[in-house]
Amino acid sequence: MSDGLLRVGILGVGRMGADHAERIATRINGARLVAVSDPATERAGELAATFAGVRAVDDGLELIADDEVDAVVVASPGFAHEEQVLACLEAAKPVLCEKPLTLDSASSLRLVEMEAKGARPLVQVGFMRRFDPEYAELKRLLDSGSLGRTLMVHNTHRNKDTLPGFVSDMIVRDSLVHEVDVTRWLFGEEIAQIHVMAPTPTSVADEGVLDPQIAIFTMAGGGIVTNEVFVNTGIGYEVRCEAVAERGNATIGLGSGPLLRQDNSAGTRIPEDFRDRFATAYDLEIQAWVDATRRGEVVGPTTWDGYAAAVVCTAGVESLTTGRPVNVELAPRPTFAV
Ligand code: ISE
Repeated sequence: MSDGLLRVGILGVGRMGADHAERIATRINGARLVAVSDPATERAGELAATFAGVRAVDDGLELIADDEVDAVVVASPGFAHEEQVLACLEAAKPVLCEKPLTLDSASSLRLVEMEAKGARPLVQVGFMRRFDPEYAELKRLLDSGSLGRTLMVHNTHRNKDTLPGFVSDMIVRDSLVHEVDVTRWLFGEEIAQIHVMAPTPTSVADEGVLDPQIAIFTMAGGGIVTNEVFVNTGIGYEVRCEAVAERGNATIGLGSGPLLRQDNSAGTRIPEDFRDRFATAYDLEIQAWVDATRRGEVVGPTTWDGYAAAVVCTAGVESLTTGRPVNVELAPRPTFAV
């Protein structure tokens, strides 16, 4: 760290990478954006040029090795995560890896095992919902015990639309993965079984894409979680969560902007997408990462959480394909060598 600020490099300048670049360059305390990299080198160059003192580096692995980069945000597509996170671990550089950690359980486990060979944890996984003030409040409420034991959770996750090529299993691995993580976190226990079903798809989805989907999780402690994921609603970004406990229930994500009455109707604004709905969560997540990294620590979701989510999603894709519920089995959790 030169001037005491954490010098951050970002891999991937798509929607999320560009959003994080702007966040780190303009709003996050204690950090300085110094470099960005993307196989789309022109795009990386253009993004770098919008901020003072930010370089575009053509090769992502070069960015990781760069002496002027203290810590890395991996915001590239999921298929690139394993190699990039591995390179960060080998260079002993702290990394915030966007979700999903990787696209399948075997590669996620390799990262868990590799990290555990080091002196200390280095990876935070970007499950940003844990930093959302509403989710955090719900977690506090359930943990307080005032509602008794949590019996069921009902999740709704809707996107206005998707990028081209967002096929059926991406709805599990890239979208439902948020519900997988948040459910494990809210219950404080693992998902034991997953069953994913799909009604006749919306005609708005691309040919062959099973959208929407319904996933049912059975928790290790016997709780049941229902999830609707619908990624081509054409409406906006809607994420709701209702936890039903023995002595009450609590719902978040109802939207709380001004109630606008105009032209014979009344309503509130629906966010456009996740960057809009979870802007505060992303700010808090990146600030927590920067603060922890400067202290030499890691907070928030771990590689183990990323691995557990990948196992559930791999089982979810199997369930979607076979039509049957699939049991979830995790490998033994490695402990740090030193
Ligand atoms: C996207 O990658 C996200 O992480 C969003 O939160 C989710 O709603 C969307 O479906 C994903 O594609």
